[in-house]
Amino acid sequence: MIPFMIFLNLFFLFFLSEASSRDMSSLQYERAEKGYQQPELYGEPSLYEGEVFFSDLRQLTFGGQNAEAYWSPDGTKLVFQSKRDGANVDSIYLLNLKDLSIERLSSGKGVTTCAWWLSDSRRIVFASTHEEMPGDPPPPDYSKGYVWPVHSSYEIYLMDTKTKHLEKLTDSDGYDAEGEGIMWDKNNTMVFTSSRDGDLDLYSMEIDGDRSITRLTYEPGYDGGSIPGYSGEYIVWRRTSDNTEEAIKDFKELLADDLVRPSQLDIWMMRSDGTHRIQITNNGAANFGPSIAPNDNFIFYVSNVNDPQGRDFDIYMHQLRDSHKLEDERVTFFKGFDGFPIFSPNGKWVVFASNRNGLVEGETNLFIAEWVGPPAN
Ligand SMILES: [Ca+2]
Ligand SMILES: [Ca+2]
Ligand SMILES: [Ca+2]
Repeated sequence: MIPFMIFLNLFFLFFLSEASSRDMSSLQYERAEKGYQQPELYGEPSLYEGEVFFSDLRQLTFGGQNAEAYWSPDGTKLVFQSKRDGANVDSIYLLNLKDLSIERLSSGKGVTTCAWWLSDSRRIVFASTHEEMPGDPPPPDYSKGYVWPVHSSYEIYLMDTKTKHLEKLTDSDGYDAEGEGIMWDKNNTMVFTSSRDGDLDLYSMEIDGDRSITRLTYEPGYDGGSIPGYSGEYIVWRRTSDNTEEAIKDFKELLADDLVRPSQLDIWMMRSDGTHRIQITNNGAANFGPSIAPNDNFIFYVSNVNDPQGRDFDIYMHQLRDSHKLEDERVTFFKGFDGFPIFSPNGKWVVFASNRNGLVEGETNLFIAEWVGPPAN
């Protein structure tokens, strides 16, 4: 989901970014609890008034910029992106929930983003610029206004986390990234974002199939940051809200230079074959980071709707089944960034990123909480 941290630092993000009865995550996390020790320096993390759907909050990282943590299907580990230890760019890391140990997986060369596990809980995908742009990226050209880079040098790679063997999955002249979200029961079908056809759109690829590529969206303007639900039935993503001719022209001109301009984004949902699309948010705010509860009953998304000029992003819940619930419910209430919520495959735990309990301004850490809201599995 693109250098998420840039977003936080500069405040207006844009880029962001199985039918599973695999039921190990709570067990594994309980084991992790035995070895759990909050560093004294940090103190215990807090839940804030109103955060009634979370219980037993625990902090998983301590320092740097950590985000986009996603579960292995067996619930034993997370893969996430982090800028830490003095690095200027994000690398991909593995966090083992048995002992909370952390290991860097990517080489440290180039920019990386958006990792996700395959069904074997051993292989991952992530996007990296290391082949064409092994150094740090140049800063965006702000003479064009407030813009963000979408490096064409991004390609998506498949990694065996045991051997570190890398295999290139995409090879286009355009931007290829945001492969978070893989349909495990469909031969590991990945949904990703690409500018290969001159727009930004969603595409899918059966990684354990013939790896041919299917285009899922066609509307002009930014479509990206997609995540299929664990059931593989639905995909949620974000798309640009300003579809005027003028806005699309501006979008195309910037994209030709590997840039995008932050603008209002809304959350959309469709069937995993690209049909039956519906708009979920229409609130005039920046919305991103959607994910679907394991039982497909509701959606999480992240929005600054309660602080439109600021960086107080929060997690919201949108019901898909309870039609009497007209209002989306706010899940987090910390005054600062909260985002990237993702359920464990068994629906018992939620991992998210937050500025809360940071030692220094802007520090973003990963947290895990027990979900005590509406049933998610
Ligand atoms: Ca590319
Ligand atoms: Ca598009
Ligand atoms: Ca917040």
